[in-house]
Amino acid sequence: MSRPTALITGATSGIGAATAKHFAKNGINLILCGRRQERLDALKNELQQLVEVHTLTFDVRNKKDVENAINDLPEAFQHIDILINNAGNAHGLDPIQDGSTDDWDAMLDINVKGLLYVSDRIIPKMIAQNSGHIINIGSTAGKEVYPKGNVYCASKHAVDAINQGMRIDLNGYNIRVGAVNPGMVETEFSEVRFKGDSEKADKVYQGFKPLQAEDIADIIHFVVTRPYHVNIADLVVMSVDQASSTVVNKQ
Ligand code: NDP
Ligand code: 8X3
Repeated sequence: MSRPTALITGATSGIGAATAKHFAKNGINLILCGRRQERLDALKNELQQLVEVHTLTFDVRNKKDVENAINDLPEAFQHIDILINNAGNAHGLDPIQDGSTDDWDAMLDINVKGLLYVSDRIIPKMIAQNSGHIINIGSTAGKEVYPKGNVYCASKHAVDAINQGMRIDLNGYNIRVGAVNPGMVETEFSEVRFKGDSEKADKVYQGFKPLQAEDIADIIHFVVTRPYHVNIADLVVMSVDQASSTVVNKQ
């Protein structure tokens, strides 16, 4: 049987990169997406020892670039079995009255509209194939709202709604749709949120054992390897030390 192919957005770091590595070890061919070319190249060099790897460099905010990149995929990568809608970040952590409209644009354009632009290109392929699996990476921030989380939480609540909407509208097309919603995962997420302030970023994960990107990759692999009639619709995962967005057992 031929190997399945997964397209992963945000494959250059954190959850996306860990998922790419986990998939490669388990024989899933990869289309790796991100903006940082050198990271995509390094990952490709590493993983092409195991599986077929193609890279696509685009900003998910740019509708035309998303369209061109996916339309121009080589023949061997045209059939996409798995889409991991993972690219995204928080930008800033401010009360709404002090928030930056540029940060708001970034979060809504990347986390929500970018996810839609990529999905828009892949869904018709999956409908034509009469098969496929879409995993939307949401967050506990899509299930509750925490202080200063305002627009990031709104973007992840939108992902939650889009995940439900996709599942409803694609019912009958033999396409699985589900979300994986992690709590705090130690990645470059907080570096980005705090605009490179490593001290602030590191503090987020101090005093408790946060989830690691590999934990989420392992769960995503579990989700995609269930028997085909089993669709894990919505999964929330937190560290044992985290009970909600604001209740974290820090020493
Ligand atoms: P990272 O910052 O480590 O990774 C973010 C990824 O998104 C990078 O690969 C980055 O690639 C990509 N990305 C960001 N902006 C764009 C853009 N404009 N165009 C294309 N790609 C983009 O963070 P995580 O791995 O933690 O985040 C991955 C997902 O997980 C996000 O959706 C995040 O919201 C979600 N999440 C994270 C949690 C956490 O605590 N870490 C918890 C819950 C959910 P590049 O910069 O090369 O473009
Ligand atoms: C990332 C987790 O709690 O920082 O989505 O919003 S949190």
